[in-house]
Amino acid sequence: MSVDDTLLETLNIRKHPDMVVYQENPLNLGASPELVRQSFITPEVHFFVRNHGTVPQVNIYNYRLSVTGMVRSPLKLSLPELQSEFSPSTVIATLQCAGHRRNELAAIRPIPGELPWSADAIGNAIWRGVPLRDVLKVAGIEAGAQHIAFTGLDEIDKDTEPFGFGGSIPLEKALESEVLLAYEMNGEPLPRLHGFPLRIVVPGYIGARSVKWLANINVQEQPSTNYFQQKAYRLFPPHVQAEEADWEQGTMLADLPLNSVICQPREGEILRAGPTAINGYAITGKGSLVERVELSLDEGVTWKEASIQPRSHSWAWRFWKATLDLHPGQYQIIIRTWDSSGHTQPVDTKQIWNWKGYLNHAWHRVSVSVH
Ligand SMILES: Nc1nc2c(c(=O)[nH]1)N[C@H]1C(S)=C(S)[C@@H](COP(=O)(O)O)O[C@H]1N2
Ligand SMILES: [Mo]
Repeated sequence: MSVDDTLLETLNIRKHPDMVVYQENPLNLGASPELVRQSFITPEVHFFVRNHGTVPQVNIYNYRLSVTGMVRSPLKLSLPELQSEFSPSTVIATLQCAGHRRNELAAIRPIPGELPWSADAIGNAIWRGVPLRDVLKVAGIEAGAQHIAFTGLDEIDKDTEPFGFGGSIPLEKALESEVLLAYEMNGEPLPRLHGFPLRIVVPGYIGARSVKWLANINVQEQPSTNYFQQKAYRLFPPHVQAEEADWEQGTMLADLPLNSVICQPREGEILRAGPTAINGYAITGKGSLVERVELSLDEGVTWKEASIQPRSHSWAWRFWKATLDLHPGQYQIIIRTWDSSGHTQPVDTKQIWNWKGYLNHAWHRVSVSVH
């Protein structure tokens, strides 16, 4: 299903007609790998949308961000106050959902109740705003505080009282300069679907921590008690099945793993023999750098190095490309990447299958036939 014009008009949003609609309510949109790979900075119209609840329409005149909890001076800030009282900062960062590439995990064993994202829940934008640490400094963090929790203005329906989406990050990460209270995306005010008027952007972390329509920042001793920190977005080992899962046993997700994806050609594509252009992207969390990208046509026995776009921004993906000389036949093209600490990706999705379908970063494979 592609984007229906009336749906977009109702919401008054701009998205490319080729976006994949995973769900209309809540609204969830993915961009095909070709759209994703079109430009280093993903235009708003190609940027994926991941919502767990409503898309609030925030009245900017009434809007206030509150900073509460273990602080010496709680704050209440309007957007103009935030913009005039703090110095702005810009970060180019790739946002990726923890459910990116879930479809490959679901092909091994079904993952009911979760959206079957392909390699399309990702985008890279220029975020402008105020470093979170500058606001926390003014509020004054009290001794013993360990986590910074965020809550949004949307309404989530989980058969309980509606609540706002939320999550938290450790204080240590919150004090890093890249974590922004963003009010601009790609040089424009934050679009409604991406969190207008303010969202947190946590580069290198799963997208879920970048809370949209941000209403409250709470400084606290423990991680957020929000459903999306305590239950969802926990990682379990492959042997744990949905029926027997004890939420407490899962690991709360934070950093994104090293990952790489082939955008062109597409799965099942029929190609003409000869020099064939292959391209895609590679990312890593933790601010460690994508060092090398390699392609294999023989199940990983031999590898050919791809050329990577010059390194420019620590928190952004790196585009890569290669040319393979393909003779007629059937091929499975495999991609893998290495980071600057010598880590690489797991070989097989089976090794990392988990019942919620998070963080698939196994070798990405694309099968093509060449005539
Ligand atoms: N308030 C709120 N913030 C949210 C979400 C949400 O549903 N509500 N979804 C999160 C998830 S799971 C992801 S992956 C990113 C997606 O950001 P985007 O929709 O701007 O691409 O936003 C995060 N922030
Ligand atoms: Mo997500």
